[in-house]
Amino acid sequence: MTFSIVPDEDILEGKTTDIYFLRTEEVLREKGVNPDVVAEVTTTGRGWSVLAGLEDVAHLLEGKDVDVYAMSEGTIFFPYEPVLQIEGRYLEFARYETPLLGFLCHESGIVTKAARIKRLAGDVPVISFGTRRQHPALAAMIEKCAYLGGMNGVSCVAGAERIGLKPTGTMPHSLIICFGEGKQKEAWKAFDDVIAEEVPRICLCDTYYDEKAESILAAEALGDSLRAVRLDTPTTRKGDFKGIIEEVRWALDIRGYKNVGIFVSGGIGEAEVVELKDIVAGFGVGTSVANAKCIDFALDIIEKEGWPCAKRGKRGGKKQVYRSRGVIEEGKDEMKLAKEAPPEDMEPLLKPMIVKGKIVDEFSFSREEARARVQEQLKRVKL
Ligand code: PCP
Repeated sequence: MTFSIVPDEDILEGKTTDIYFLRTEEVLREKGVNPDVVAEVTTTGRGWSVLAGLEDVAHLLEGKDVDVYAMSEGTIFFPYEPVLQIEGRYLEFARYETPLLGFLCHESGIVTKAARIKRLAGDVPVISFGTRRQHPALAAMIEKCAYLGGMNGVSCVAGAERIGLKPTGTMPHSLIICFGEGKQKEAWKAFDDVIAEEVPRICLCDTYYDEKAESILAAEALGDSLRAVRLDTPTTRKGDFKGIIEEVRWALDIRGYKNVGIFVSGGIGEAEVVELKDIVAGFGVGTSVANAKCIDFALDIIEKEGWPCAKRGKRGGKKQVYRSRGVIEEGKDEMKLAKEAPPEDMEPLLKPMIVKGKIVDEFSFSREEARARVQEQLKRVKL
């Protein structure tokens, strides 16, 4: 294996499972036990999250003799609401619990964090800078999820390609350092001279001198072609980052550079977005999204041979979740047994994704649709 990753075929074979599932298969097979079950994926905790990873789950289970119902990619959901249901003989999917949860936990975690940050940023652009914080084999997944959550661009070339975007970026400290201290203007001019003109001129202004001094130098060096300065102030120097940004803004404005934006990166999370969104032109966000806490989904059998069952802490019976068209709020959705009559004027969220092992044509994995779904729901969710 190159780069210590697992090839697709091992995932599809169920080799990335936990050993106790293979042992369970051995015991159930030996004893002739293989009940017809319904299993549901839910999470506990509080507050809203965004569902993602369904396309990978669909390809994992495609061809198995199961039916799968799921909420659409990009749906906001709440604790205890089933986001996915699998129906079939337990041995048909037992070993796939581990990879299935892996896809949903990891991808939903990144999309949820990206959505939280983008909602706070409002119209201020947020660019995903975080693939450097994770194993490179995950780059495309990370950037897909960051974009799905509403981020406006991604810096990773392979990730952008997979999404069908042009990658977005500025310049690293290494470019400035290669020209050397005192040669920052030469480095910025070289960038302006060499790089295709459609690439925005955003100069990194914190390598050797303080942010204000370098921002003034960059504006003098590039003049009207300068779109923005990037401040990536290291934590050892950050102090009052908002104060530094306001000082740079003042210094640029009084010199006639009111059109030069201030783009910030380095340790940007929800709190920094709230504090800085009114005075910056954009954010580069890495760790807080790429390394987002996963959503702790669990898969539980909740029906066996048509009868409700559940372990302690879980709710038995195959369910449906209904949502009204208005405000999305925890406790407002209606969760009922799937066999009960649906409530009036509410939409069922769980829809067929796989029928007898075949992915349902109507089930859409369109990234743009899912991204639009996230943004539409964020306007309705009561926080
Ligand atoms: C980092 C680089 C990343 C930013 C910060 C993400 O700065 O610019 O894109 O930071 P975060 O993960 O804390 O959100 P450096 O490490 O100084 O890298 P470079 O010189 O390449 O900008």
